[in-house]
Amino acid sequence: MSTFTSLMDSVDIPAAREGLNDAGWRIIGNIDDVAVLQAVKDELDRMATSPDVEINYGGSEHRVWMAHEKSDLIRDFFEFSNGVISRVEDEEHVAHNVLAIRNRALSNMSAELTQGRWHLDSLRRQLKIFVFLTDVTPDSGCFEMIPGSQRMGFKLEHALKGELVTLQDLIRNDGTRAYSHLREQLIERIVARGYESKAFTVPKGTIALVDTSSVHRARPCTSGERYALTSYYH
Ligand SMILES: O=C(O)CCC(=O)C(=O)O
Ligand SMILES: [Fe+2]
Repeated sequence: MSTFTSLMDSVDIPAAREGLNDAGWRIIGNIDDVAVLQAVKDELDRMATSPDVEINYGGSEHRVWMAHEKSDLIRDFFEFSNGVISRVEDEEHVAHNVLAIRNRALSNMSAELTQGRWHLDSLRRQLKIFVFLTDVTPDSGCFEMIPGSQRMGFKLEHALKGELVTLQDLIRNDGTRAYSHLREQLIERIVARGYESKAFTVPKGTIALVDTSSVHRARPCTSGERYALTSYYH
């Protein structure tokens, strides 16, 4: 079970660092073994029936946390991911969580299910590695982000305008952060200023390294399904 870890040496670390700094993301590799992708997907389906699964968006999204402790294949992804992040950061890092996530089509397109999805995970650099287990289409709930929005210059500019973050956000720590639900109009204004959103409509097996302190969301899934693993770092 070393499908992921055997890819470690092929990851271009300087390019990964550059991608993070410039755009906030980089594709760092690809799993070609479709049987392994299918096996992880099957494990996710199995784990999604467990009572401790988190279910969101009207039953369309299933989240299995600490998935690396529940599957050997996912543990291999965890180890690969730790190796990559430790090299990129030039310091030992261990993921504090691995999420196995399954998105299926929403039952309706109500605002509750489709809006309020754009957010920042943090104001400071925060890295995640995603591996997509199924082909991701524009409609199957793709990960989407605004390249460049991870930069402190971007955040300060918008913070000072009181749009992205209020001064209160910078000092309070009560879990009510405004940047956890950005208004759709703000995203429209950011795009109108010349930022383009990047949708990760990628073939199955694609591995992406992302700074999720950028403006991002999972686009509402309107048809098909999306399966992914995500490793979390502080
Ligand atoms: O599932 C996704 O595509 C993104 C979810 C998200 O916001 C995150 O992983 O930080
Ligand atoms: Fe996020």
